[in-house]
Amino acid sequence: MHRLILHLDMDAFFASVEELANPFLRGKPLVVCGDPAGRSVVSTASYAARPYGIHSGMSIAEARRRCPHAVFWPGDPEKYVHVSRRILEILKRFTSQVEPLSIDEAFFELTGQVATLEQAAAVARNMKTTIQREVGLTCTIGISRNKLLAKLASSQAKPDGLNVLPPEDFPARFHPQPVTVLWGIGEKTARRLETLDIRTVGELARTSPLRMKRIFGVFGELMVKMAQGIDHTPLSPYYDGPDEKSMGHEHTLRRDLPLGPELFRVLLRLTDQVGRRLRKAGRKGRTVTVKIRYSNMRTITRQRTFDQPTSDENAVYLAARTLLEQHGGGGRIRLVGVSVSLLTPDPDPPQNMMFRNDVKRETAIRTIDSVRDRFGEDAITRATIVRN
Ligand code: TTP
Ligand code: MG
Repeated sequence: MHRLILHLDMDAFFASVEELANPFLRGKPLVVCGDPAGRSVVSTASYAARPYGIHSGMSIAEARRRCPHAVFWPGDPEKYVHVSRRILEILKRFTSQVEPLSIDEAFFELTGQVATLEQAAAVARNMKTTIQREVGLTCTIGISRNKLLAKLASSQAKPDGLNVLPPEDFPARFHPQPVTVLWGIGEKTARRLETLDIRTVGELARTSPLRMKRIFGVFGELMVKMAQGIDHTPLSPYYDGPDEKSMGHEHTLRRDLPLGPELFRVLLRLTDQVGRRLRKAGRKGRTVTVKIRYSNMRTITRQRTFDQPTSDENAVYLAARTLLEQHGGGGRIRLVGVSVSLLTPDPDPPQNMMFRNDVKRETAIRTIDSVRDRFGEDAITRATIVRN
């Protein structure tokens, strides 16, 4: 399989946007945070501030200790969302196969559009110059044959980089590195791996997946696969606006709820309704979209696309719940919605045994997928891109 995947990540995003809006900040050690006088944490630090060891998530007090002369600047989320949208609009000119991952990050699939890594690199260069010219910001792009490798490639070329990683170069370039370079392996997992004498990516790649599965569950197996550079996760492209060819339900809650069992029960009811509607209409769908509106009216949608269309509410619920768990942690929620799109006629009656077994199997596969996604998400707690 010769896919072509790009991963783009804006450089010191919030800080760069502030430097653009306030030129006197340029080149200074800049720390963007919530309330500089309060107890908030660092959102991001400019590259001039990073040599002092300041990073996202650090307390402001600690950042001040490390660099007293840094400029501490209150963040302006609206502005970043606006810039993020502009960038996304630019990127969509290059391919419709865009999967935004966070406010400043996206995957692209160029499979079928160009043939070689070099050609993909040319597209990436063009993206970089266009963003620079039209928005005035730099980014870093990694190019490879799957999402995992593309993301690894970009992470090692920051800032303002362009990094092509042919899969055959992965062992030489990554096996000597510590396991923490891998997507989702944080300090805690690294410490556990160390007790098993596994410190480098290469050591992890040579470990028996079964042994790791016994110790870490599905995570264990996934970690070994990652260390071997293997990843088959498909792109989940984003689609624009309301889709007439979708079936969905949404519900405004009587009172705003945090992420938790009560909200999941509402979700279950909504997915039941969607499933019933699909079956009644004799249709199946491939994409499940979850809509979340927070108390402050901030609204996001998140979606996941199955390999095969389904009309089974269990599968829809599972996907919707995973999306909600991954992306619904931004505050109390006032509205939740679920829809299924990319609809096709259902060729076989839904109630036969074969179908149920298929769903079971598909569900199992997707659980692994969603675990992988969550595994990655855990390591990167970040703002999410806002789409209404
Ligand atoms: P990142 O892409 O992780 O960081 P960055 O763009 O600032 O720097 P880099 O060049 O290393 O990519 O996150 C994007 C933005 O998301 C970041 O500018 C601020 C915000 N953010 C937070 O608010 N909190 C966090 O913990 C992280 C990681 C990011
Ligand atoms: Mg970034």
